[in-house]
Amino acid sequence: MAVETPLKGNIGDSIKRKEDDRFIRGKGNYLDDVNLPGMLHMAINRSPFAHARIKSINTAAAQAVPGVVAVVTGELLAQHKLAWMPTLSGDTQAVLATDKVRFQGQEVACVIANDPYVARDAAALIEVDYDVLQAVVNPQQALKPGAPLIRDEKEGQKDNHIYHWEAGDKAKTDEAFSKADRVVKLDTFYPRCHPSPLETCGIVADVNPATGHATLWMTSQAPHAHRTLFAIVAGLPEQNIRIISPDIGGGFGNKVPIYPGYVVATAASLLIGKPVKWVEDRSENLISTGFARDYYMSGELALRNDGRMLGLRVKMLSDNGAFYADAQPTKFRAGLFHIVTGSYDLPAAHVETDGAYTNKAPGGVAYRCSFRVTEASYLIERLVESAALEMKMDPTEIRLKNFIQPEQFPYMSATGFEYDSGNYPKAMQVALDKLGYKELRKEQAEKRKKGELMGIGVASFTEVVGAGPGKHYDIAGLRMFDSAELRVHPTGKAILKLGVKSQGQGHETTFAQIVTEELGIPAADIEVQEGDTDNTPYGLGTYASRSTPVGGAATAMVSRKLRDKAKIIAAHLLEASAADIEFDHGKFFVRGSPSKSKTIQDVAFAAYTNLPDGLEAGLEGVTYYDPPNMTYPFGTYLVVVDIDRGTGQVKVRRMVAVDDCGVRINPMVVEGQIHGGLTEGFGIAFMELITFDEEGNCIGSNFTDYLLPTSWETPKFEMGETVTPSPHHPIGAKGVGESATVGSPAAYVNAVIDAVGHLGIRNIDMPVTSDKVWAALNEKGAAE
Ligand code: MCN
Ligand code: CUN
Repeated sequence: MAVETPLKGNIGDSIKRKEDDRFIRGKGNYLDDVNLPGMLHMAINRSPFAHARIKSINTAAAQAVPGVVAVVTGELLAQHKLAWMPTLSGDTQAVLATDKVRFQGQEVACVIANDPYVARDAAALIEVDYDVLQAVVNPQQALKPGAPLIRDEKEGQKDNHIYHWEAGDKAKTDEAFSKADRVVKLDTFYPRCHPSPLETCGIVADVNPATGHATLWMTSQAPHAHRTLFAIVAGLPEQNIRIISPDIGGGFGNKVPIYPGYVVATAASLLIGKPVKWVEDRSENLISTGFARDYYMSGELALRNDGRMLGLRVKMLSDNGAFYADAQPTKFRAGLFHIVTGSYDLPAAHVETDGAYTNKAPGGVAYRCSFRVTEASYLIERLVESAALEMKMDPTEIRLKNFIQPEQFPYMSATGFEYDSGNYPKAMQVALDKLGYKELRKEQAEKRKKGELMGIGVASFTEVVGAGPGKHYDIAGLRMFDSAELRVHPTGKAILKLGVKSQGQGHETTFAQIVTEELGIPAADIEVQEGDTDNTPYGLGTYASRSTPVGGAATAMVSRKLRDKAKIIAAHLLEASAADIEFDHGKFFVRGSPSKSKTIQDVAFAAYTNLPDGLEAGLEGVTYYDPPNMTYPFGTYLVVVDIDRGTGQVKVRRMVAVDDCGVRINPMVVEGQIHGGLTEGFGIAFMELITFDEEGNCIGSNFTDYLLPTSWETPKFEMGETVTPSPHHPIGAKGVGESATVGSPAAYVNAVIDAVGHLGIRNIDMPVTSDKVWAALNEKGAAE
């Protein structure tokens, strides 16, 4: 019987995820698992109104509850200059409301007690006298003259407008439109949805009154950046702050912002001198933490009669809620919305974006999206679908006709982004073959004759992930590089420390694999550590699928640094010159004689025991990597749906997803990322919605109103791949963590429109629920 040799964990090996061992045994260490002696608990009193002036706050009843240690109000924080805090996009946000409440669920006061349930009960006893004001619940309403001013506390703020941003060339675009045979237009809305990680947000703040050291266990996707902001906001010396991000039960962007609860718990621990824990419940997470999208988009495509695209015009309006709190590079106020030209060789484009304040929770960019790429990708893919429909072209044909061609890379887009690499026709072909596209089109034609509704949706998305370079991208001024520190111990085992922070993406496995590939140490012998600011090098954290493009590149580079030193030691051991030493998968040998070799383990031992004269001991190093560009993963997604004319129910019959994220480090992990993203895209397309009534009451504040897909609803996915390496990444990898959430919603919706387009239905906004589909059919006299 053949004995299987276990995989060493090189790049391309689908080794099992190391971290899952502790997760599936229930031995993870999540925020709520952190319990300290003498720890107190915090609960938040939140506003029931979307917009109201606070007349008075009476805390007496809460204070009188046995077990209550303190009640914190905005007034108390104001005495310490902590009632307001800066947001990641340079705005300010109330920590606890002092003047007005500006969204339902806003933080008003906090109770600190010796028991979490006592804290909750007491928080409910805080009496707040409100003067209710008119609420503004959408950005169109917010920008009307005479609309109630939401941010009246901001000096110089006379209306609810936040920013206007343009990209591309207006004159050139206008010219392209004037020459076009036809213009196709689409107005669409990408509704507010929520990342909804399984674990909600929380903190255990422990400020030692004797030393002034603050240890903060926090659900943070970016612990280093958060520490710097804490130091600046609270005026604490940065070396006295240690942020530890323990195991995280999903982030999806929701754990990028700094929330008021973190700040109050830290302030309370500082004032009381005891550790304070705060953990949100599900509704608190849904109503008050970083949401996603809420974007109104209007796109126009100028075309020639043969289907060639000449220009793109986009206007969009973003609902940012009461505080502008997107994590946003300062140079791109509307995020990377201007990647909106997608996979197409568009000679001209002009994009205009505006943002408005409303009486809704702040947030706006989180949820598997590199700063608005999701909305951009959705718009262009829906717009191309509309064009195909109006011009009676096959949706694959119009795409093939306009794709940026493989030989055009590196490609400069009309809005100024340099795409690193791609082969769009190939990814599409692999997807079409896998699906059996032609046969299905025939089936569709047959069905249509019988009055049955079947649709095939196409989306050929390109996205952009991996921020920096630091000269173009920053968060709150902090340049977007990232880091890796590698220590190889005498026995040849290693510890890799990173500036990024996994929330479930499998970093402990995949980053070890990069070291395995570069140095030959088996992945099982490499411990990956993240998320502790005292013990990992500075980095900007994990979002925008930047860990592999930036942190992964840093890992490869630090490994190579160590390899260079290892060659000098190997030369010493082999009594040769370092220039003659070759390295192959963990073995060092003199060029031409591979039989006499030293392993990386031999070299590691010698690094501490037997060094050439003059060489420093040890085998360790650190690299801070500032990428020359972002990476541009892409793919083609195909969806087949059947629609019931009696109920409007949409059934996803098949979903084929072909992704290209360059070189795959661990194909199994990559597939897991894509599965998750396709599921989220399905939820966004068909189920998830957070909406608000006229008074600003949030509808969608729990999982019976806000519908996440379970295994019952989720379709089966058929996956394929192409590999187009990133030319500037040391191992050719691009990020993949967001691709499927970015690319799939348009494929699902396009499938629905493909099924009903012949009836004259051009658009149904997400979530495409059966009642909306039925109503659209009914309007055209096609419902049963
Ligand atoms: N990977 C790989 N080969 C590649 C690219 C990636 O093997 N060519 C692996 C990576 O090494 C890593 C995983 O795939 O283990 C995702 O890598 P990457 O694309 O670099 O993304 P990040 O690690 O930076 O994760 C961020 C991304 C984002 S922005 C969101 S939002 C999101 C996502 O990842 N949140 C997630 N996926 C998630 N998955 C889980 N389980 N939980 C979340 O909160
Ligand atoms: Cu925009 S969600 Mo992910 O980039 O953390």
